[in-house]
Amino acid sequence: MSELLHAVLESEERSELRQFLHQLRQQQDKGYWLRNEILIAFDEYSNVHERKQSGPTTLLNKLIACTQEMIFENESVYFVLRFGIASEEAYRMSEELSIDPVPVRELLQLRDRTVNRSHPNEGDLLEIDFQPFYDYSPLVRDPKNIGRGVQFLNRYLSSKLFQYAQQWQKTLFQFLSLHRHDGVQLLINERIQSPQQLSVQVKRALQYVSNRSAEEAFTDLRFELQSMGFEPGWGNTAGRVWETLGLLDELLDSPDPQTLEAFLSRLPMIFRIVLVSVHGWFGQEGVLGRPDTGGQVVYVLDQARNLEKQLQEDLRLAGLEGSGIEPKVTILSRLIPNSDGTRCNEEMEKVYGTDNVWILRVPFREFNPDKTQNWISRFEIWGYLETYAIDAEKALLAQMQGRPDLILGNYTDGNLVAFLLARRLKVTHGIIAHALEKSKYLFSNLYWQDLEDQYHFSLQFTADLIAMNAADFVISSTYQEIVGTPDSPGQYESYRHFTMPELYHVIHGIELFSPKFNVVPPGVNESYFFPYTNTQDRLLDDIERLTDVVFTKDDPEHVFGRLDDPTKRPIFSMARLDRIKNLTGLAECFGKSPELQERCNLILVAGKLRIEETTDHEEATEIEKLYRTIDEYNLHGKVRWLGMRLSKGDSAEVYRIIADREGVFVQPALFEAFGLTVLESMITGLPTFATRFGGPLEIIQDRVSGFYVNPTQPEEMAEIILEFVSKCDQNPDYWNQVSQRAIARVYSTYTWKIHTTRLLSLARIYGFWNYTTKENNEREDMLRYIETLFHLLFKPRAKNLLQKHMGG
Ligand code: UDP
Ligand code: LCN
Repeated sequence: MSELLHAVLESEERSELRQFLHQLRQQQDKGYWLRNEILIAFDEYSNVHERKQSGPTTLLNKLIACTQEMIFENESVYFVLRFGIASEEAYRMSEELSIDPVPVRELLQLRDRTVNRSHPNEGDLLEIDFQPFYDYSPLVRDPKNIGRGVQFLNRYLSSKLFQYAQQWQKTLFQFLSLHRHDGVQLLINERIQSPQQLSVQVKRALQYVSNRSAEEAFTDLRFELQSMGFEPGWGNTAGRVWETLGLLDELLDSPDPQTLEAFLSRLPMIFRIVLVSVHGWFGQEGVLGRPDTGGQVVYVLDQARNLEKQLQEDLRLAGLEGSGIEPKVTILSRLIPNSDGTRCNEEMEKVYGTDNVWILRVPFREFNPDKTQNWISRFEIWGYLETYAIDAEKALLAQMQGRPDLILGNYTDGNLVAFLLARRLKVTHGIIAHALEKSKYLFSNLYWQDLEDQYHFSLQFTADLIAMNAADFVISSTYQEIVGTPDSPGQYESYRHFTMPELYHVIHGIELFSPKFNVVPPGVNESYFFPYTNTQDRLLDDIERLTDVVFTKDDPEHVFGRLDDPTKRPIFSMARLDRIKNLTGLAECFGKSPELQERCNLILVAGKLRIEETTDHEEATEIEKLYRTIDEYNLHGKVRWLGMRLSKGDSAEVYRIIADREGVFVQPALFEAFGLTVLESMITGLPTFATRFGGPLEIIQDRVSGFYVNPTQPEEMAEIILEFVSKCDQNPDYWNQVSQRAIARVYSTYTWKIHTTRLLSLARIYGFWNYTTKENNEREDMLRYIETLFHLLFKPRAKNLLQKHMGG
């Protein structure tokens, strides 16, 4: 990358670069420039100097376009350059314009100096470096394959089976012999004693099964197959058994990735799953919209239901229906004694519409009842997690009547508990970030000390590092969650190297090219969220009741604002009142556009109306700000703010009644990790305008199935919505076209069926990989390192926080 810097310096643009840097340097109070600021400053510079705006074609433009950061120190300027996905490098340019690469260690030291937090004694600061542990593990090469770990792994494992056939066939044979559930032997029995014998017996069994009719039930073949060494689990019919044995035969003979994937995906390995989601209010009713309680709860509940369905289907196809084996999915969450009208104080809650999905709630130990009896913010719960994991293990084993086969963590706290559980129980372990806070709060690591009292990021980021490295696999909702876009780093990428001044330097925090990363997006609950045109599934009573609530009903207790003209096209948004959700920014955008106000109303569904009702700092601030914005732009008569928690059925119907009036949905978050509301609004058929920062960038195809907006540019955002509204006025079919494309996009790409099939298939493949690496003890050294970080870094800080909680 330094070539680009050299090329600019050797070109005619050298003096322009110099001038531009000089101009930035003049701003005495500012030594640290971020991408957005650099672009704005360069635009201004170009205008003032009447630079030809020839797009990214000139060398200097190219350089500026890939500059993520500029840091001025003394006479030098440091460039952090990003040339594409997952490729970032830093260079120092001296006063004489010489260029030197800057290693990570130095870059982190430099960043510390910019905030006057450099460590006085060189060498005293802890350096965290996971790189050596990944040196011997297989790595994806091409950045475009990041997030497709399982495909890579299949290629890797099948090539091992091919190259080292003897050794790997033995491993596969041992792996298959292990399968039993509650004392019932599955797949192969002691009649088959070696891989060679397995190969022979598979051919015999194939011969036998091929002479039976494909539909014949497994039970009819059972005894004959048993005498050859095969137990249940190969299929429910002769046809299915033949296929599965055929895959194994091929695998033993001439392994290839597709066969390996198809074979492992069929194995009955997973019966009991634990989903860990500790913080917040985890329940089925009356919880959404509270601080910390949003999409993650929706995601985990839907995932649990669909996992059970898929496991039941897999069990049926494996021929295990009626064998007494029942799949079990348990959601492990926190029990909150003072449950504010929710069921979060109940230890067990059955998930509606399922056979064996339960929410199991385990309380935090009672350290200080003022805290532990109540809801605790996700930023505050670190001190409770270790003892929680110990108690949860006992509760889980009792409730599941056995060890789980798979543990999936959710968010930093759940991921940490999942790590502790998986380590003790020796179970395959996946994690799901939902949102990594590091990307949400600008400079959250650099200024961690200033933010510590409120956010405790030192604990959160340490826990993230522990969980993401310990996990066997990582499920992410989008590709850019891992590695971002060519212009901006991904959420996981931001953990690659960073400084926590005076605490530690992360030299290599996560290996983005590891096959552990897999993009498996969530879906929407299609029994609630469906197109507004499915009139047969809608209830007239609900439509009338909610139309009144949304547009007209006088209910000062729960609704703020009366619409002057309720028939105007509605602009709708629904979110928790977090700063990052930026509903206040949407109100500002609406306020700044008289044309938009002329043609539309703004409808907001946002938890609460009064600060007295909240104990959450951000929520209180946002409530105040929303009132201020409404007053400032005098939006009275044009805005309705519903401060209520809608049931899922009601919120789904609200999207639809907005669609009945050809309204739109806006998701204006400053950053959105994924954005389930975006899926919900799109499947309903609402043209959706969503933030270009985060997941929606991947969900929506701009101007096809929705629109991107930049929440930091309220005027521009208003213009984009206005342009759409004008187009709809000119072309009566335009709204419908976008609406149809939004619906199609969700059905083709974001369904729970796709999600769970993929997830279970990859859990089996990672289970096999885990087995093979465990056999060779390959990951133990990293796990030991992780444990050391947990004990020496995380625990003492968590204890301190707990002591603070004990004090008040
Ligand atoms: N939601 C709700 N009521 C509210 C706010 C949100 O029911 O007042 C639901 C919304 O329908 C969606 C989820 O909460 O299912 C929010 O998920 P999303 O991924 O959009 O954001 P998160 O809150 O997780 O950051
Ligand atoms: C958390 C978030 O912030 C959202 O962006 C996601 O959609 C949600 O979790 C579910 O993963």
